[in-house]
Amino acid sequence: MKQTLDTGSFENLALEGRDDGVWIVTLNRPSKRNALDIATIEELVRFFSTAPQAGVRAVVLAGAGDHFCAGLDLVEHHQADRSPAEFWQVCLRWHEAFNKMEYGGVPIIAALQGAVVGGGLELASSAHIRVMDRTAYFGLPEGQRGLFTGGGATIRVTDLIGKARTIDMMLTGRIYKEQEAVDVGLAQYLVDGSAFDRALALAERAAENLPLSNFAICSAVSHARNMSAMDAAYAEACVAGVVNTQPDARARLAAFANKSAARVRPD
Ligand code: 1HE
Repeated sequence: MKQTLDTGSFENLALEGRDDGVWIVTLNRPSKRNALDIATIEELVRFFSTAPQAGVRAVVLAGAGDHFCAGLDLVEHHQADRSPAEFWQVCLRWHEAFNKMEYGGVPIIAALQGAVVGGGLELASSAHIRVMDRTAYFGLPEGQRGLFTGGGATIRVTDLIGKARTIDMMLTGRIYKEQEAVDVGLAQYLVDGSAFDRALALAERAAENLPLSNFAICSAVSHARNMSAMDAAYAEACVAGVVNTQPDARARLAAFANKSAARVRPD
């Protein structure tokens, strides 16, 4: 069942796996502002389909250069002159990639700088934590381009910031940046220095958790959102039944019981 990641077979993503199980996944087309062409989407599908069974304990998702991601590759889209059915299929591949991220059970921390726009925001919204630096800004410019979001913004951006703000961004091209972006929920951390450094520190911290706990956190919360409250409560109890009785947790519980484990205190 164990799978391996052949890092050499990826071209649009730069991959670095570390000994602690933290992987750094970098969109690596900075000359195109990391626009998402179909090849990049396929590499995201491949990486995030394999990661849960390849010992990946946490991911930092980054973009090379000054911008995280400029969204759909508009030039490829223009040149391909796609039919409605063809673009429908393109969107399904985007959803495949982003669902693998959100529901795959591996914590993903996005490190954001510069443009996080259109499909770039849809990609970032599929991560579990977003860290932005002072240059990062968020937008949904599809409306101005004669397009519509196709990579899950109607679901995930709405989840983050609500319906009214999402529609405002779509209709008017409103940009969020700095503290306001955190206040509305687009990012959880705003840092003065490097978003990457903070994202890496968060990933290292998450990677210390037991993988089964992280699997539950990074899949069950999202699945619960798709259920009725009654079903979500039932599913939560079921997941907790599995996670909270895992043999690997016994040492951690023993450490609490014998007072050698850290206490939960603010500082
Ligand atoms: C691109 C793309 C792209 C840059 N597709 N090639 N997304 C947008 O509407 C954002 C479009 N991009 C921009 O507004 C700007 O490029 C940025 C603000 C992100 C960066 O500006 P700047 O001045 O640093 O770069 P640039 O000069 O605009 O672009 C540099 C190169 O990147 C240039 O290529 P070159 O070969 O002429 O050098 C650009 O063509 C290329 N580039 N952005 C293709 N997006 C599933 S539906 C999702 C719907 C959407 O995501 S709509 C897309 C919204």
